[in-house]
Amino acid sequence: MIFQEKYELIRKLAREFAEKELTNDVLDKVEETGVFPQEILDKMAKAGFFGIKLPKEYGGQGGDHLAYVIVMEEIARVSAVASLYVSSPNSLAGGPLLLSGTHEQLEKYLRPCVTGEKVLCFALTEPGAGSDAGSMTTTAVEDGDDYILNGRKCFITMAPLSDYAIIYAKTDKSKGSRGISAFIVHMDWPGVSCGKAEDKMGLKGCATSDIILENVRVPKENMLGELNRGFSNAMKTLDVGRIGVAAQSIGVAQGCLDEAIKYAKERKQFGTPIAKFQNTQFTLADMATKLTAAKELVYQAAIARDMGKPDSKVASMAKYFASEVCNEIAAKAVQIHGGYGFIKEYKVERMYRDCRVFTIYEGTSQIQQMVIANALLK
Ligand code: COS
Repeated sequence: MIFQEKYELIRKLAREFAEKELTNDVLDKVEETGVFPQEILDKMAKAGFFGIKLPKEYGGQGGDHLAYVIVMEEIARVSAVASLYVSSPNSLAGGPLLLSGTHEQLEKYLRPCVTGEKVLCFALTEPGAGSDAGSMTTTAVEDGDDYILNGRKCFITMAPLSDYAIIYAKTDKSKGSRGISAFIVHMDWPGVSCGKAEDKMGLKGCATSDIILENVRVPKENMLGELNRGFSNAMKTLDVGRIGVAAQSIGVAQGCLDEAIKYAKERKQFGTPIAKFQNTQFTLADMATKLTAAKELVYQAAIARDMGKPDSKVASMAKYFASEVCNEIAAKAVQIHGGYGFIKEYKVERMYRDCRVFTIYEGTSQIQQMVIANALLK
């Protein structure tokens, strides 16, 4: 795709930031410690990355979805975990607020996440309710001016790092997904705790855990949006979130392709760089072609939203195709590296692990296929 100059500038800014700040030394330390450096998060906030597509009124940059995708892509090209910190306020955590929050709620909860002072997480999934999100069992029972929340959320990205969480809970158990409401919960309120941080395959440096809710008293003013309309809020949030995962996917895939090309030119076997072998050339050609196709789909999904025509089907297609292609490209990049691809000294080892979750989180590939097929057959 040919971009207008303003998008090329955004890409340049994000790429320069990623290459300057997310050095091998920094990323190796993140892998080792599981902690992402606060000073880089501060710089990301200062660069405006946490509010790329959020309204200026709440401290954001007022950019569009295409600008957001480009920033995500460039950051993920160097570090997938760094891109998670960009997506959270812009999309999965900030999204529910932006969709349904009152002006007061946006001021109080969204603005500090855009500036990087506070962290918010999105808590939908439960141990027994993953793909079937509507079958959640967390409850919110009215009690005077409050709701009392009980239940357990799991696999919540950034939960241990968060100040607030958007919690989805059943306010009417008889209505299935039509009886779910959303609440803004402070993580330091009595009855809220986190499980142990999960020891994940990849995306080290961004803690994920359960959130346990035991008789948590939440003031009614902290309900987000209308009573029993929480599921729709979550689904609409995921429509945007899936474009973000698709952007991460094309970013990581580009990073893998870049590394594979570099290595193929350097590595000599049988007296010649392996890039001279037709087998390597065909593999690289296949990777680049599929990546270009994935990019077009991801940009199309973003542009559809920017043109006021949000399309769940296209968002799911972008997420499905880009995340599957990314996994294929990462596997091929490791293969081109041979034994070196299997050791941590080479970037593709981390990228291969990091992208494995892209076909899983924010809806598995199979859920994306369901959304696409439902749209085709309705
Ligand atoms: N936008 C707005 N509303 C939506 C929507 C969307 N994309 N998708 C569904 N809804 C609404 C429906 O319109 C319906 O609303 P009404 O009550 O007004 O009719 C309601 O939500 C229920 O829809 P549906 O019956 O299709 O829901 P299902 O329980 O069958 O679930 C899937 C649909 C499977 C698509 C959904 O559960 C899903 O996306 N699951 C995956 C969850 C996920 O991605 N988890 C990852 C968590 S973040 S890491």
